[in-house]
Amino acid sequence: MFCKPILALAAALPLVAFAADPTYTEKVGGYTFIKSGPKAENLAPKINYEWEAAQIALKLLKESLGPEGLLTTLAPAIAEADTYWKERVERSTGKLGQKEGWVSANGRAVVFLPNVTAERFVKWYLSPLADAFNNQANPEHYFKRTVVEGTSAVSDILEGWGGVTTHFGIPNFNLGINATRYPFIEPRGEGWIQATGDKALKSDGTVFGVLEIGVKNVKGADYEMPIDGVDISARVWYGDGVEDEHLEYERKHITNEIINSSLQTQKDIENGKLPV
Ligand SMILES: *[C@@H]1O[C@H](CO)[C@@H](O)[C@H](O)[C@H]1NC(C)=O
Ligand SMILES: *[C@@H]1O[C@H](CO)[C@@H](O)[C@H](O)[C@H]1NC(C)=O
Ligand SMILES: CC(=O)N[C@H]1CO[C@H](CO)[C@@H](O)[C@@H]1O
Repeated sequence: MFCKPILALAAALPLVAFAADPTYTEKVGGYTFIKSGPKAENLAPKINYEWEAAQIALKLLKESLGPEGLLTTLAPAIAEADTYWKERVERSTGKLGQKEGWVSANGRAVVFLPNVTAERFVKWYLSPLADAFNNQANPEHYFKRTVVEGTSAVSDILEGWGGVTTHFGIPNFNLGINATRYPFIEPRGEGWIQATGDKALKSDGTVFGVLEIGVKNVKGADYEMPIDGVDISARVWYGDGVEDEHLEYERKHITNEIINSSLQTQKDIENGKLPV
């Protein structure tokens, strides 16, 4: 019903009216597109518009379903991930308490934020602010609920990496490295704050990975930066039955998460939510 008048109008407009609109040229799928429409200050790569729309859709879905709704809706995917991990644990030579047979997905970013230090980032990461932000830290984050039990942070998490959507817990996230349990994790050395914990399937407690996070203050001068920074690095350890293709999804995921989480730490210091 709308099509005909619009087409007629378009046909009647001189071509130059289109040419005068601010345009944005980009290659998509190897081909060139000259696009216009959005205001000049909003012209941006296609991926930016898609990302904005995807964020709106994801937020709406995650918030409407909530943790329990997500667990029900994604139950088939979670069962698939359980099988995926059990198969990999089964065929791996690396076992807890043993030095050999482990591989890791490593992701790291050195971040330069005026108010974030290694100590402050750790404080934020272990605070309820991190749970509140979790869903925005990465699109494949569905929920994270953490309670403190003794000296450990105990988390219940639904998260995916390349579509392996895993319901797991970190029952024992602690500062330091338990060398008896994790002999494959080397201390990183002076200045590093390290924390480690098991990643265990919620369904039956299978430990399928080990999370290790390391943070350290760095001098801006070492990176030709005007302010000091923080080196934030995460390694997720798995038995050697896990394919490198999977580790690559996690590497990408981790770098995203480090950037978003440290950005949010800066915001939560600025807005006074994180007392420093
Ligand atoms: C945050 O950084 C700014 C800029 O360096 C500084 O003026 C401010 O005092 C800092 N605030 C906190 C809470 O560290
Ligand atoms: C360290 O790991 C060993 C072996 O898994 C375990 O028995 C012990 O309770 C752990 N120690 C701490 C402090 O968690
Ligand atoms: C996935 C996602 O929502 N990413 C967030 C990363 O952090 C920036 C800054 O806080 C947010 O704007 C993004 O939404």
